Amino acid sequence: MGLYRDAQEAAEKIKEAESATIISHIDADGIASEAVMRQAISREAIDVKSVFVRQLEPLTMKHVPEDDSLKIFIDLGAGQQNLLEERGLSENEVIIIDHHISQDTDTPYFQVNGLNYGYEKLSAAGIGYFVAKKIDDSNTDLAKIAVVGNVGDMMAREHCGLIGPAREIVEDGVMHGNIIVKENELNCYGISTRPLHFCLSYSDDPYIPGITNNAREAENLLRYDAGIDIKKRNGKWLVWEDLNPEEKRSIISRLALRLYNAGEPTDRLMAEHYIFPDEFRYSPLRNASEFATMLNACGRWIKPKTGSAVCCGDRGEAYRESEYMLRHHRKIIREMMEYIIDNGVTELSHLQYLHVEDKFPDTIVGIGAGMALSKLNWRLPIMILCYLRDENEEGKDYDDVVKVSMRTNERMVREGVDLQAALQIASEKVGGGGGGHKIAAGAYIPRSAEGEFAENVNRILREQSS
Ligand SMILES: [Mn+2]
Repeated sequence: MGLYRDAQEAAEKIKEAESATIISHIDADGIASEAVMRQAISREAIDVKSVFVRQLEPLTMKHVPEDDSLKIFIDLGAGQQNLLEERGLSENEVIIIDHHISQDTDTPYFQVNGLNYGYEKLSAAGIGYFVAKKIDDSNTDLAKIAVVGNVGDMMAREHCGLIGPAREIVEDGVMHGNIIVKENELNCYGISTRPLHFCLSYSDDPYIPGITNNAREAENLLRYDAGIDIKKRNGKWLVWEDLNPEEKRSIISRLALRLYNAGEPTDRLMAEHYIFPDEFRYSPLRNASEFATMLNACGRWIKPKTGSAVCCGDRGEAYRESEYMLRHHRKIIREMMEYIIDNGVTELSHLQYLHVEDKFPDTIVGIGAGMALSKLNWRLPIMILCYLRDENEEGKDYDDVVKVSMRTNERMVREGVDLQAALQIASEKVGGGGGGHKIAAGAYIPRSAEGEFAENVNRILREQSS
């Protein structure tokens, strides 16, 4: 089969290399990808270094070392092959492991890309895992981190669980013993660490009338309808993982009833969760989606190597630092959300927007936008514009660039909203670039274009909904 054959070929090329450089992206999937590849390669006693970039573009290409190591581009590269060519990288010194749309260039760089075989729900960490497994059969312990990457890249969202090759990786982890699959669990985030009433009220897929964005109602449902005390005997908040099967069923059936009574479908109420039994209970690493948040926190605060060390098993200094990053991450996002609510957004017919200038780092505005949307008019996708701060650990890279982040929700996606398409079209028109998903997307545009940008995107969104 094509993908596995390509993975085999990549594995052979890697094993022949004397040294390798991994170039990866700073999000959860990028960090997980790097951790999978770095471990697989160093186990072969091949010298390996890593470089993280927030995007592969002309300005960040300088971080790719000019040496004779094999350059492994992962979670990026497919769409930037022209940059590799401009750098003068030859066909035999590059491997691309990616799940983004590929660009045609004269140099036929070798690529392992799930999209070439129609796998849309397989992230770079997943593809990297197949390469790692071809490097050595015994690398199945890395399945756990590959699952974190897949979940972090929202590969489980649409189908309420991983499917296809990504699901095969889950099975490898189950066989290895570091993944437990929980089928038919509630489709919500934070089952291992988040107080249950917040877990329910923060969850908006599906949007549960009366409960979503309403922690007090969620508390009432638990306490009075289901008869479940939200505090434990030790004074700590109850989390979903604390519940017994009967309590879970009781809550799920009450939520289902609310959806049913509102005439909403119940098909997204349940999802598959991936639990890591080798991590402590109540640890933010205990399940795939919370682990991914930890990695995102590290990446967004320019500490991807800390996240990577945690992926590779560091539960000492790197773990403590990543816990700090996570707390800091949540605090700043909360502050940003409050800033958006306090300052108010400008409403157009099909979107609402706010420019936060340089008050918040560009790496978190998307998340803050998503959280703020839960407190605003959910029918209008939210757009946040901001300036880039020069906080890259590799040095100053950006000037005169505006980062645009947009978020909407499942309901609006079902009604035809596609933020990825909207931002891509609007940003390319002004000489920028953008991409992402229907529900969440981002773009970079020149400062000179920021004036009319919201209006242009609004026009595209209006066309989508007509
Ligand atoms: Mn990715």
